[in-house]
Amino acid sequence: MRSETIVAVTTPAGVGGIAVVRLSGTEALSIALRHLSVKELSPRKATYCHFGALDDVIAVYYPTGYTGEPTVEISCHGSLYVQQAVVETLVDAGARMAEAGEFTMRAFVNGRMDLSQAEAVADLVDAVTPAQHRLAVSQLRGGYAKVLKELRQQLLDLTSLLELEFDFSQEDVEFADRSQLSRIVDDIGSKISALRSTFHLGNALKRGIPTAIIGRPNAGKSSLLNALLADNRAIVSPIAGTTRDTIEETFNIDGVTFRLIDTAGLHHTDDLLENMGIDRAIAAAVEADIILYVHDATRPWTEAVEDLQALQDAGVKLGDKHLWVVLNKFDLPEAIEASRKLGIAVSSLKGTGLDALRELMLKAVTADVDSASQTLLTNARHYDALGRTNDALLQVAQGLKEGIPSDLLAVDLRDALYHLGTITGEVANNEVLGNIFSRFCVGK
Ligand SMILES: Nc1nc2c(ncn2[C@@H]2O[C@H](COP(=O)(O)OP(=O)(O)OP(=O)(O)O)[C@@H](O)[C@H]2O)c(=O)[nH]1
Ligand SMILES: [Mg+2]
Repeated sequence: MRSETIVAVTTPAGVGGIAVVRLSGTEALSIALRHLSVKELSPRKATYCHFGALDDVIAVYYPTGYTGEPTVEISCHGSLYVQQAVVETLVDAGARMAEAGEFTMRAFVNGRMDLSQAEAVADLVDAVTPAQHRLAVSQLRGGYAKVLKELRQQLLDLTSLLELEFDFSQEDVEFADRSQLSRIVDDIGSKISALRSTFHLGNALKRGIPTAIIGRPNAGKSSLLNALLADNRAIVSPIAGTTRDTIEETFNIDGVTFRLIDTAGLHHTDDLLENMGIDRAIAAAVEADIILYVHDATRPWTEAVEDLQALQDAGVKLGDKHLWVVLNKFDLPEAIEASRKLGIAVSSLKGTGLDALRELMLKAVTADVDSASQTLLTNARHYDALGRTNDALLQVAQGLKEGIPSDLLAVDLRDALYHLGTITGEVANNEVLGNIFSRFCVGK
C-alpha cells in the first residue's frame, strides 16, 4: 500500500536544544536522502550527517516506525529557523505537511493500535500528574481494549446463534434457548454498566476530584482555600458575606488532582446577590465528590447539624460523598474543646491540622480507586458509546421477553455491536476519526 509521505516537527513548538522532524510514508527514506550527506541510512541506527548546508543532524531510519510506515526522524538544532527550514526543504522534496494527529491516525489505520489506544496517546502526552499518567498508560497497554474485545466476541457469538436460527426458520427449529439468550444478554449488559459506572471516578481523576468548601459566613472557608493552595487566591475579611461567587482552583496531593471550590456562606438573607451565591454553593455541593464543611469551632455545634440537615433537604446526597467537618479557628482560646472529636481541628490562619486533612482527602480517593478494581473509564466518547450499546441491548432483552422473531432481534444486536465497535474503531467513519485526531497537535 502506497501512502503520501508526510512531515512535521514532533517536538513541542518553540525553541529547544534539539528538535525532531519526522517523515513518514512510502518515500520517507528517498526524500530524506536527497538532502542528507550520506548515501544510505541503516535501519534503526543513528547516523551523524549534514542536512544540506543547513545543519549537522542525527538521522534514524525505521522501516516500520510509530506510524507503521517507513519513517525517518531527523534531530536537528532547535532554533525556529532551522526547524522550519528543514521542514520546508523536505516539503519541496516531495513530502506534504502532516495534519494535526496524522501520525497517530496512520498508526491506527495501519493497525498499530486501536482507537481507544490512540486516544490514550493524546492523554499520555497531556498528563501532568502521576495519576493521569497511570490512567493513560493502563489504557495504552490495552487492558481496557481486552475487556472491550471480550464483550464484542460475546455479542458476535450471540448474533451468530440468532442468525443461524433465522436461516433455518422455515423448518421451525429453535437452536437457541430463549432463557439462555436472555441470561447472556443480561450478563453483557451488567458488564457494560459496571464499566460505565467507573467513568465518574475516572473522569474525576483526570480532571480533578470536585471538592466543595461549604459553611456559614465567616467560618473561614476562603481562608481554608488559601491555606490549602498556599496562595492568597480568595479575599478574606471579617465581614460576613465576603465571598459571593464560587472560586475554583486545582491543587495536588501526592500527584492526585483536586478541584477546590470555595463558596458563599450559607445563611438566611434577603440579599439577592448573596442568595444567588448560596444557590451556587448548593449546586457545587451537589456536584462534589468531597465536601469540606467548615465550622467555626468557637460557635455551637448545633449550627453545623442544622446546616448539614439543610444541605440534605436541598438535595445534596451527603451519604454518597466523602464529607468531613473541618473545625476551623482552633487556634483561638474560645474554640470549644469538646467539639474536637466531631471533626478535624485546624487553623487556616496558622496552618495547623492541614496535613491531617490532606491525608484524609488522599486516602478517600485511593480507597475509591482500589474498590473500583477494574479499568477506569476516562473518555466521554467511550462513555457515550457504551450507553448506546446498552440501550440497544435493552431492546434485545425486551424483544426476547416478548418473543420477537430472531431476525428482528439480530437487528438490535447488530446495533449494539456497531456502537461498541466505535470505541476501538472496528467501525469508524471519517467524521468520527477527523473529530478525534483533530484534537491532537500537528506532529503527534
Ligand atoms: N483566629 C482565626 N481566624 C480565622 C481563621 N480562619 C479564618 N479566620 C478569620 O475569620 C474571618 C473570616 O474568614 P474568611 O476566610 O473570609 O471566611 P469565609 O468563610 O470565607 O466567609 P464568607 O466568604 O463571608 O462566607 C477572617 O477575619 C479571617 O481572618 C483561623 O483559623 N483562626
Ligand atoms: Mg469567603
